[in-house]
Amino acid sequence: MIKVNLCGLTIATLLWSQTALAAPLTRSCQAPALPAPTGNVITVASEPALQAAVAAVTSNATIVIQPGTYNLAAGGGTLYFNKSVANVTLRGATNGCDDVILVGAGMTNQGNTPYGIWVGGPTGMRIANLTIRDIYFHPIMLDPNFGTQSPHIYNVRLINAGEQFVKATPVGTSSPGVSNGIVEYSIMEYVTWLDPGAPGGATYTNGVDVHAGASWIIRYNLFRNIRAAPGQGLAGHAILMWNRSRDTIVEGNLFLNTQRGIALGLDGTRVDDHTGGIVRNNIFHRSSSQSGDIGISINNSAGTKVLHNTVMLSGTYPSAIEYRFSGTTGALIQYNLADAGVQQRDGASGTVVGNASNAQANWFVNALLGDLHLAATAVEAIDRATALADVTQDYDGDARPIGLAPDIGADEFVVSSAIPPSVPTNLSVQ
Ligand SMILES: [Ca+2]
Ligand SMILES: [Ca+2]
Repeated sequence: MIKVNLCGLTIATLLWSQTALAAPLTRSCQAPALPAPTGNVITVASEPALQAAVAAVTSNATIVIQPGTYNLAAGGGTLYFNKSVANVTLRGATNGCDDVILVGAGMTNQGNTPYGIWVGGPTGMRIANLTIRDIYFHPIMLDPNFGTQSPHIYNVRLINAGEQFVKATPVGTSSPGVSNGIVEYSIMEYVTWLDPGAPGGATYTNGVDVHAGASWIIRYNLFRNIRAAPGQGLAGHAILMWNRSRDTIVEGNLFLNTQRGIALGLDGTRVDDHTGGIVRNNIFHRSSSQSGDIGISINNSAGTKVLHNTVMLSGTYPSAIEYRFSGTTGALIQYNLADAGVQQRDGASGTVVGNASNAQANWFVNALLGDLHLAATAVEAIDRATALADVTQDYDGDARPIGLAPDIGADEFVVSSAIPPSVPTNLSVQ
């Protein structure tokens, strides 16, 4: 509460909203609304109607699911999109991700829901505005063997996957796989952790796992609790792009208490396990009580850039970022902010410059909650970078720089005192 004197009257103003200055923790499940569907729109409000719409789908159709819980396991099971159709959309009727919920039989019970949605045939398929939970293998399975390319996953929440949450398999054992995928504004999470009785064992999971895929964009998502049960080892990376994938963009994602973060490339025996790509403006936070491994790793990936990420491991692993194996050449690792260092391993080469590895929890708005937006105390990060052509925005989508120069790490600090408060509109006369 403050008081101002205006026009000779003593006026008490209600607080103007300070929260208007605070950036949201994440943009996941807060996606901009999609345009209203046009053309061939099929609206369904029951599980049998949903199954029938999927089975009869044609190109350019939009299946709109009315709010509600759809128990696939008690009905027709996995939604199989297995026709060679183009530009199909499956979406919830609202702009939220929690109003339409598709439910499987659980992480340890296959039943008739080995997958939530199986996409093997469609190109340009969009899945939006819904939740899929409790699935034995993959909530979303993308299979290029039947022609699928260019999937778009938008504003969805995936909960409790027995293996990878979003899986794009290769064609046979070689390239190419599914390319030009976009995964954005979505959440992938375990309520607690991967069930040790899951089909692939106690650690076999990832958030997004793409084999042999080119030009994927993975942005503005939240990966939470991607982890094995205590004492069961370590879960896989929340984002894993490998098996000759290339040119992946990973940006603006939030990782909370995942055991591994991002891997571009993985296989130490395949020198071109990944190529190119940029990892920028991501925020990774793991609490001291959560076991885990690396935040960001580049493995046998040539010409890959890791720029302006914030990684806080709270003492759980000695390195925040690693670049590894002889196929990793020309790496550029610049302006990352972390509480641990950058580690070269196994013959990798590249340029490491301008990173800060001494970040303290009190440099951030609320590190305990994983809010790693910069606080005014982050004087060793604020305005300490120079402009990079590859990084024109920050984690929140704000244009860089704010202030004198770009800040090290994912967030660009806003000097709130420099923003004059707007004239209060909710005045009351005392
Ligand atoms: Ca700045
Ligand atoms: Ca910001």
